[in-house]
Amino acid sequence: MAMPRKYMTSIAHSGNHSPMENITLYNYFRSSTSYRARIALNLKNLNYDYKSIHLLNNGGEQNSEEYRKLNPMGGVPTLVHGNHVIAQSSAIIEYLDEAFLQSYQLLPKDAITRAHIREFCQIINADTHAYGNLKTLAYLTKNFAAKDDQKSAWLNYWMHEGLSACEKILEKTSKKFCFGDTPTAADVFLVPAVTTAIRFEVDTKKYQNLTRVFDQCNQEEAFMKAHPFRQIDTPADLKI
Ligand SMILES: N[C@@H](CCC(=O)N[C@@H](CS)C(=O)NCC(=O)O)C(=O)O
Repeated sequence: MAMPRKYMTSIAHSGNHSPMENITLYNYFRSSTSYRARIALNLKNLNYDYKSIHLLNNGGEQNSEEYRKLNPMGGVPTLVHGNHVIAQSSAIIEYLDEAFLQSYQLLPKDAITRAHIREFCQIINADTHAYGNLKTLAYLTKNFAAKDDQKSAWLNYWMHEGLSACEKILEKTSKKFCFGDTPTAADVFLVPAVTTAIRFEVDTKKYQNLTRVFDQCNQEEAFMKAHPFRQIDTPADLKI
């Protein structure tokens, strides 16, 4: 994978790991949390083995006893680096940034900008994604007999809550990307969230800064390669 050289920082080669280290990503083409991890790996120019966990087949491979040993919450992605197993996309992305200091940095050094980028990421991770997760929607169906249009209204509501908050932040912080002229972890979280919103026919066009940054990111190789429709487990009829 090509290093996004135009964004290379001057950070010292002080990490303990080289980009050739043994990394496996358990993930699923369509999962937005997996998509985050793939973008981060690409931006950092790290090679990895792609292990597909199909979220629908056989009651969901994420629910198997074997997979839950790796990921107790039964979600994707899970990163395996050598002997280390890390679940939760936020933890994975921050781990990669800290373990591979020599490659492109997703969080800047400045403490306050880091905090604001993490704030942005958590709006998407904690306050938006969790409400639309497969298991959340399945629970609404199973326990409250929610119909498709009700689940769609639910999803729309929480996505707009999150995306409108993101837009307010981007009004102040965005340039080419969410926080300035180079991609950060904020862009890594934003693109999968907007991709999912579009898939569920949420009107994202009204968020002008968000749409502009989304379009910009999608022209970047690291983001393009991570797209759900370009993965090894993408069904043939969706592949681009
Ligand atoms: N907060 C977790 C969420 C992981 C997660 O639940 N991912 C979804 C896919 S986007 C999943 O695996 N869902 C499986 C299910 O709901 O059964 C993370 O960021 O890694």
